[in-house]
Amino acid sequence: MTLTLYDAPRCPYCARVRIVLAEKAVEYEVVEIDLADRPAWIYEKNPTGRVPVLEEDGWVLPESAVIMEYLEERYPEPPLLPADPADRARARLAIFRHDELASAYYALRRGEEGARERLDAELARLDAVLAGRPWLGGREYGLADIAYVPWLLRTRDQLGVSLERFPALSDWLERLLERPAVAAEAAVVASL
Ligand SMILES: N[C@@H](CCC(=O)N[C@@H](CS)C(=O)NCC(=O)O)C(=O)O
Repeated sequence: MTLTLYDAPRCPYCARVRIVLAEKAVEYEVVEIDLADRPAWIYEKNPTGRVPVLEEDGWVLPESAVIMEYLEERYPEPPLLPADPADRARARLAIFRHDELASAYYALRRGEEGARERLDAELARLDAVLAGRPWLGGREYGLADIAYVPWLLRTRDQLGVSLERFPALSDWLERLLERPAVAAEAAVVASL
């Protein structure tokens, strides 16, 4: 069985998949896609032309949130979703709502008016969630945290947004950075 990730270092959606693969110690091959000059054949793997795409012996799967869940089922150890159905639902809800952060993040990247305020409001929302529980999915580290951390790293290290005003969020990020899989992604961001 050969597992291939069509990947781009700067892509935070790809980072989600890289982190899950690292946490589960899964070996895979990387095909790096130049996002500024994408090969035409990537559309055969994903009609949107986007990365990440996971390929397993000719079977292809796009969409980072779906890939994360696939990897969780395909490689159950160590688990990255809680055992309890209600806790699993909460983790999935956090992942489902990620677009609210992403939309504010990309608005700031594009320099849109009012984007900084929008992003600050999203950071404050996450800070409030993390003041009430240690991880975004609940009591344990897992897919919800992995779904968000690539954007938080880029917010801090590329957009230069200090997270100090969000103490629970800052503490969460520090705890995440103790994990080699996440620290490796901080190194990727530093290299971009
Ligand atoms: N919903 C997709 C989004 C993936 C995505 O937007 N990837 C970006 C790179 S970070 C991309 O391939 N962009 C190329 C394009 O939009 O044409 C996912 O979660 O995998």
